Amino acid sequence: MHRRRCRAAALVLGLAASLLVPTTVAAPPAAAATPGSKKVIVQLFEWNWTSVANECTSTLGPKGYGYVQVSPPQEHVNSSPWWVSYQPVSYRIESRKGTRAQFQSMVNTCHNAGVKVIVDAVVNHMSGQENGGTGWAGTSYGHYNYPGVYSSQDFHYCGRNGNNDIANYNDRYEVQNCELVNLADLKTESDYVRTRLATYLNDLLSLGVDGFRLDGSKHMPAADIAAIKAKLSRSAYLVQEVIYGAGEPVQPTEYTGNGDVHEFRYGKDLARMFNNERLAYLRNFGESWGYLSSAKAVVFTDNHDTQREGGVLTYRDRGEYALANAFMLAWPYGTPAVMSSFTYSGRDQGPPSDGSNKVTNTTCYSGWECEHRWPVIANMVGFRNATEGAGVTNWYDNGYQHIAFSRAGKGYLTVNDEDSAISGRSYYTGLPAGRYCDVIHGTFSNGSCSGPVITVDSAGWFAATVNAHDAIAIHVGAKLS
Ligand code: ARE
Ligand code: CA
Repeated sequence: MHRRRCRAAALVLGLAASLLVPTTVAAPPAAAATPGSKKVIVQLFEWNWTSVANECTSTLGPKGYGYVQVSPPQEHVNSSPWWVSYQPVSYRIESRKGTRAQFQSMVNTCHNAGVKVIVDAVVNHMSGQENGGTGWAGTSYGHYNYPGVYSSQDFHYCGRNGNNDIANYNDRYEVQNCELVNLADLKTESDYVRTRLATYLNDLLSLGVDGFRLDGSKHMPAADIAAIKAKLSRSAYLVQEVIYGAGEPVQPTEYTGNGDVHEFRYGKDLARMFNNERLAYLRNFGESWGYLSSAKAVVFTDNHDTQREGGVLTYRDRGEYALANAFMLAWPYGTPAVMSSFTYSGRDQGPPSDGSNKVTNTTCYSGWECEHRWPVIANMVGFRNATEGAGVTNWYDNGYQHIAFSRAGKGYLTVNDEDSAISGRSYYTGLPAGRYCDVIHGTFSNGSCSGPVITVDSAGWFAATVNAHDAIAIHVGAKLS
């Protein structure tokens, strides 16, 4: 049974009001993250290039995001669902999200704002259109024929299941040589294909891109990815999408030699702890749960696939989602990736677009959710940067839904996901004495705090009430005195 059933609507609304109401994003904090310490990724799912550029300047840089992950930039099949981006037709940087010139300008603008760019690279396959068609930028193509790029000998025909599609994830050959939902599967063992893929990635590197999310990595042998990586013109950050499946032969650990890997168990387990189990169990969340090693893992509450599948927390969970993100950003396991969505009512619904399927400029809180701007989430990016490298100490839990911990000498978070407020107790932080901005309820800017101030005494303690389904977070980057 769902533990949160008896939650009073007023509490949810109260939290939603205090945590989530959009506010103008403040100027850069006085204690900006030092170069290299900004590791938080934000996935601006299906944003057009002009809007990504504006967001880097107005919000991502000032709030301390280190990387923006953008949706696939290559030419794709032309239709309205969001997933057309995952059906390449050519490697021209021309898509419903913008032109090559707009892409280039976005990369430059983000760099000027101190934000690096990760491109979602679709390299396992081309389109899934039986009868071919004309791509977004006007290229004619067939299912197994992309003029000047690939022809029929560059694809796998696995000879299984009557239609060459993957049916059995327990069969390694099938997972890597058959078609993922009818998408023409590239022969990534061939030197021609590897070189062509590297040429595409090198083109993006020449535009200044910093890294790649390799879509569908599970469907390519790790050695094929290594061979493509070896053809890159310079080093680039890599994160591979290998969805952990219990008992499957292709495991995420096979890919860590190439770079980082998404840890899909994290978001599912975190949702389960918040929804049905106990936050107290999170005390050793990470490697002890059988996850990838922390240094190789990229973690998220949800991504564009899992938010459509269920079993995770999403923007629809409002205050609870903000708390889960606050925990993720405060907890040192893995590299956090914040999701930023467009709102939708059906799985296939595309991003806000004009009549020709061109993605329109982002308007936060109208058609676009902009979770990364929610004050709690944006402020906790500052917490992450200020506490980078500090271990977890002073763990406290009440056995159930109230937890607290320090990031040694740098920050402190307490989350109360009980149905009632917890008052009359003090918290040992071990932090330097002083007045700190509670960044869950206030934004620190130009030396002042727009919310409650928490006073840590000379012995490292503070006293405060933590409301139901709420939290308090303080860190040395948001200290008033
Ligand atoms: C669409 C239509 C299909 C149609 C196809 C071709 O939905 O019906 O056959 O077009 O015309 C996305 C969408 C798909 C879409 C596709 C192409 O989700 O709906 O197909 O784009 O436009 C597996 C993979 C994993 C993959 C997930 C979705 O291992 O790599 O499936 N995730 C990435 C992206 C997706 C994207 C693709 C790959 C394709 O993030 O957004 O698809 O580029 C177990 C296994 C997992 C498996 C999972 C789901 O958990 O362990 O490995 O994930 O089941 O099957
Ligand atoms: Ca493959």
